[in-house]
Amino acid sequence: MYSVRMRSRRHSQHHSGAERLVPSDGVEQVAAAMIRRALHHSRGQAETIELVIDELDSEQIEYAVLPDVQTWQVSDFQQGRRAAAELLCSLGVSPTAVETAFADIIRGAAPNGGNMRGAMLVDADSGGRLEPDPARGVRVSRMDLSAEARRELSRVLQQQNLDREPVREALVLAAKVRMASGIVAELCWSDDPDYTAGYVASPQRGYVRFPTLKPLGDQRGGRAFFVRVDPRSLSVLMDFLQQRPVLFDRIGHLLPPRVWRENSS
Ligand code: PML
Ligand code: MG
Repeated sequence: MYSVRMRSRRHSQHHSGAERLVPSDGVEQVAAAMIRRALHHSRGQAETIELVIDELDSEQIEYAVLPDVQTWQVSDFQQGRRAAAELLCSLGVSPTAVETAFADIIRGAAPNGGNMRGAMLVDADSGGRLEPDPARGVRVSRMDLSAEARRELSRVLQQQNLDREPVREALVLAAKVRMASGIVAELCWSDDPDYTAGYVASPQRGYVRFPTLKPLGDQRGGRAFFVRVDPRSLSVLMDFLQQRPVLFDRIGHLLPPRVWRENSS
């Protein structure tokens, strides 16, 4: 197995990225598809593309199951944000931490006001930012679906018209994040101007998606990982997210969508 990773930049800012784990005979095709993505992106054409290909020790690979998926329907992005905030609080994230994370993603969480390349780490109680490099954040790496799980996931997501790359990719990333010890929940919405969806993922409630968490055309987006860890264990958490290869070979359930109502969850 090889880990194939791409990240691209445009105007000195993060532009796009992708992560796959593939057998050696799939490396060329996957690498070409990543380059194509960076050159034909809704954020414009990449100026710099970095591709890193590493052989993995197959004994290091952990096999795991994807979370359940449910869409909570909301009427607009403001209601989506209220629903996501309420869910995060019910998962044990403090209101202060929720507010900080929303404000940071809305404003552009990197110090220059741009999007971060990776995720911010937010203390689930104090709301303090914990990632060592606030421009880079934590880039979750080395995770993918097995070929069979990929086919099965596509078949199941089709039932709700969700079999799209952003959904599959975000689900795989969130699935790895929730496995890390110390993670309470994750909040994400897309940085693609034409993709407004986002989600809250957690060990307890799986992957809850909201069709809209931002206005159409907005370039801002990103991820916050809410954590509750001993500061000395932070490097273990980051090491797992960035280094440990995880292959999802089983999928979870696709639950029927629910309509979210104010003060109902
Ligand atoms: C992204 O594309 O950057 C993240 C997408 C998050 C939402 C995916 C979904 O529709 O479930
Ligand atoms: Mg994106």
